[in-house]
Amino acid sequence: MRLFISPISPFVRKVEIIAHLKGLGDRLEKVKARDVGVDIAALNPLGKVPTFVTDEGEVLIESGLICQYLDEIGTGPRLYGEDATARRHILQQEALAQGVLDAAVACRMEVREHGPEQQSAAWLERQHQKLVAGLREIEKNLAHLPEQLGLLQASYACALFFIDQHKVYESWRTDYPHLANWYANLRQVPLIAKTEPKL
Ligand SMILES: N[C@@H](CCC(=O)N[C@@H](CS)C(=O)NCC(=O)O)C(=O)O
Repeated sequence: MRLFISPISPFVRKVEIIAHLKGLGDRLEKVKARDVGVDIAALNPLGKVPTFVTDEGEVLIESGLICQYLDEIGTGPRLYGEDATARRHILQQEALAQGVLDAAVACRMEVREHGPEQQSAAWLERQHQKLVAGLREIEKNLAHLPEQLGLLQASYACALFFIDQHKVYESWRTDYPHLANWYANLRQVPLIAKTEPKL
């Protein structure tokens, strides 16, 4: 199994966490997408990481889809639920975390790609509102999370690390102290700590 990566991508990190949780961490051959001779666009027309190639040569794009595949072939409890209702609930929560991360990435790109005069304050505010509302919902849902590290904890950890890394919502800990406390504990879990990108 080959995983095309960028070492700092939050989407790649999520896939790596899930691969380890499913007992597949050692089977992943990681290839840096930016390495000389690597043509990721030949595999994935979107040219994005993570891009994944199964042992049978099937190409999978999109972090959530790759995680679902790893969940199917790996060992241990099913991360996407045992029945259709549980699965739908987890997919919905995963979509929420993905939406938060997408908004954080959008803020980051707006600031990185445009000088202060070119930045759209309205666009940034719109993304910020998604962060505010998304984290509020995630905090509300914490009570329903299982104890054991799973897909949603991994998704939240990757989003929150990115938010901190790029300072896209600096007051989130003040706004959501319960989430902040929960995340501080999650960061102590060895797999979460080990996969944090080195800044
Ligand atoms: N929705 C995708 C997002 C992947 C994504 O945006 N990856 C970024 C790196 S963090 C990327 O490859 N960007 C390069 C580009 O857009 O050309 C997923 O969840 O896998």
